[in-house]
Amino acid sequence: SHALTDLAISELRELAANVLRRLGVEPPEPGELTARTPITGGELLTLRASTTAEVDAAIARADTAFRAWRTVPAPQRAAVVRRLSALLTEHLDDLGELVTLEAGKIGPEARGEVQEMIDVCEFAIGLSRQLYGRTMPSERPGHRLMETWHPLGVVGVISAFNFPVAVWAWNTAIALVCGDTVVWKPSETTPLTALACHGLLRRAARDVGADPEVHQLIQGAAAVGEQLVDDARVALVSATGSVRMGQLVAPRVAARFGRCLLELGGNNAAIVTPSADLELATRGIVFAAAGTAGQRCTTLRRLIAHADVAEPLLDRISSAYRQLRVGNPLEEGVLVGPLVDARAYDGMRAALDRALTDGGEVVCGGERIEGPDENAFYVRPAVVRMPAQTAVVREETFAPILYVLTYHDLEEAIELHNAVPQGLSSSIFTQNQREAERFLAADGSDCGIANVNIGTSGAEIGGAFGGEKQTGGGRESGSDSWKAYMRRATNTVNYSTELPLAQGIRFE
Ligand code: UN1
Repeated sequence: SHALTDLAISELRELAANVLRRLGVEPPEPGELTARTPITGGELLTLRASTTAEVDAAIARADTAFRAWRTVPAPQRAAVVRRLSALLTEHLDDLGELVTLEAGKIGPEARGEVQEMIDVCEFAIGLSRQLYGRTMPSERPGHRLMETWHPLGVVGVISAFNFPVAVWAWNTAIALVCGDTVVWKPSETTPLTALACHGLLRRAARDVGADPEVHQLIQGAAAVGEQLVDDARVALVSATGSVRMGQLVAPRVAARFGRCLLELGGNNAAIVTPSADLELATRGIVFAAAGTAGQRCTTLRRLIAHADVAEPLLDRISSAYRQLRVGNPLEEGVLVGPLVDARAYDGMRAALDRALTDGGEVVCGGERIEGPDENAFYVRPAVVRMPAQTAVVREETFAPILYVLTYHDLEEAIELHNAVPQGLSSSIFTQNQREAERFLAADGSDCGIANVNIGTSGAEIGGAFGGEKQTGGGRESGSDSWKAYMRRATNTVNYSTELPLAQGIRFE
């Protein structure tokens, strides 16, 4: 392990080349796309972006593969996912290292992301025998009323840099057991992890005698994603990214009556009440706010603390923040890696400036730390006390800034909590059952995820993941999220010799 400033891009290039070799990824043909590492900001290698014709051909192959895949029994389809899960287990460290190199996540979080992939694979394998429809009592004698869930078609997956592998797996493992095929457009920031996942999945398919064409990878900038979004052969577009991206995607998919599953921005808050266990709350808050350098969609961005506990809570949080090691994410013991790029850093600076103009006071952090290169952006996570929930606080800045607001009664806290356009994740720290239940009630948190005594990030795959309002309304991963990946047929079967009409209609 080296000092941050001694890190050389040549070493990281070698590391990337070795890990790609271990993952069985052929060196890609050089091209106009650049794979960088935020660790130094330097270039790892270049690769070609998909052309319009290649995107078209990939969708066509996925569409053709779907015609056959939809007739393979779901438990058999699960064999691909089972094999993928085994390959991911075998290559957990390799893929984790690639995530660290390309997204800048610390090792434990990068490996955690791969674990999340394995978890969702296991979920999907079990699900393959539980794609249940309902049977309802028919109002007519001699009739059966039921529903059947059928494969939907080609699923276009658009994913973001910050969870370059787990979000792909949530979508792909579920889509495949549901009988869909996948065309994946990863973030152009993380093309290598995409090559690795694509390679592992195609290998899994071949290993179990399934058609590897069930998965297609297209790479490139926004135009590549737009082509996917506009193609009528793509039945579902599952897109993770910014609200702005969702605002572009949703109307275009709607215009062709395609389906959308959107996972957009969050502006997640935690309420800390006077009865909270402050030690536990501090640990939950610090992981959620500073973890992944504030670059999770579930990152804690707003702390709404009761006036009576704000001071002792902030003391604990700032002393924990001072101990956070910021640095090379490959190094053990480092807890905060780099921001992904210059734009992320500029966004953080601009937000901090606006917060100060609004009367905010920096409690701790916010400074840039010298890295190995001027293109590497390491910052100390910031805590900023705000006099009010001003415009900058209501926006999602994808960087480690925790805004702190205080409240006097819980109704006021819940109102502040919900007064942002986003609705992904939320939590309350309290030992008072009334307060906890009030937060979880219909007129409590308006988010898709509402937690008690844990932070806003780090959801398990077993639940449905997603949020309301500008977060986009989509649900992925566990529970019955699979329904978004299938089409429902309602079946009425008449096994009598009569033809009674519904609603008692007589037509004779
Ligand atoms: C994301 O940031 O896009 O709940 C997904 C979490 C992770 C997933 C985050 N399981 O923080």
